[in-house]
Amino acid sequence: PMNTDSFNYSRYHTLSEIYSFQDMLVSENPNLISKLVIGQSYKGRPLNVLKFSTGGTNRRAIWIDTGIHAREWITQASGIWFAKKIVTDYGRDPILTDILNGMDIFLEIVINPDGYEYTHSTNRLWRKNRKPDPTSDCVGVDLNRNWDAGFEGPGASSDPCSQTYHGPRAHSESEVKSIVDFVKSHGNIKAFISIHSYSQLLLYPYGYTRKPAKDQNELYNLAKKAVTDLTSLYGTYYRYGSIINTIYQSSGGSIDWTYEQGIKYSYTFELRDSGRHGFLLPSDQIVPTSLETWLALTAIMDRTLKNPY
Ligand code: PAY
Ligand code: ZN
Repeated sequence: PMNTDSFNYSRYHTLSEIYSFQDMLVSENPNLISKLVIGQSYKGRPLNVLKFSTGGTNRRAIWIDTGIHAREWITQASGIWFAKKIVTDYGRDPILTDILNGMDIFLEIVINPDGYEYTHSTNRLWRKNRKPDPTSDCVGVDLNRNWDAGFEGPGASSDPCSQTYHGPRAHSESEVKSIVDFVKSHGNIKAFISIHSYSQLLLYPYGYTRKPAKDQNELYNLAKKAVTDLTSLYGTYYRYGSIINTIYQSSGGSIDWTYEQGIKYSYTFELRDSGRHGFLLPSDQIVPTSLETWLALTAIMDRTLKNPY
């Protein structure tokens, strides 16, 4: 396609198709979007972040990422749809218009480009990045175990061959370190939403410890509101709660780190489905999944706008 109107939102796309989608969307909407390159993957691919902004300097901001785990294809596909949705709704939908008149949105659609490419070329179910381990024949660090929050604790593996290998040290992976540096230097990110699949869950900190988050009541109530909105569209059933109580203990995860940096509205989604297709979600579910998820994202963004802290 030569423009983002003729792009097929009901199909899964390769990395190069996603890169060209991003460039088309930016060139079609130069007053609303810019592309930031926050770093490079292990193999040297750009780590692109779309910045949606209507002005101001260093406004309060929402961060959304998809694709930290390569095989979770519904997430990158939804990220593409969210990007198009934002430009379509700005100036038309009053809630999104208010959100973007007060805050910026940063969207990183492919956190893990090397892994994503590998799921197309070689192994559809690859999860980690593609950095070789010097001490073994194994490849890849789990980018959702590499953050400096309970790093190396229970719920991550020190075995480089494991699917949940945490890496040699916290923030050792450039795909993680690039976001860490961005979040710290920005300094005004107020919501951080990291999107995975599958299991149909909306999760908040903590994953590495049973200690309740100090904002647990508010995080719970907002999750309940967001899930109610999501479910209202097609009846998709979601559970919600802290990571450790709802799915399992996991250490070194992104939203535990962002929460400890003071980003109160730190959430992880696990999108469709609940296991029938798992990571191999049929592509005719991309648009319905994106639509329902957007309702929950809107609830979180709207609360972030209206409850400044
Ligand atoms: O932060 O969401 C979190 C922690 C839990 C996820 C993780 O292990 O990183 C849950 C899994 C994921 O999305 O990566 C769930 C999926 C189904 C899996 O691979 O087990
Ligand atoms: Zn995941």
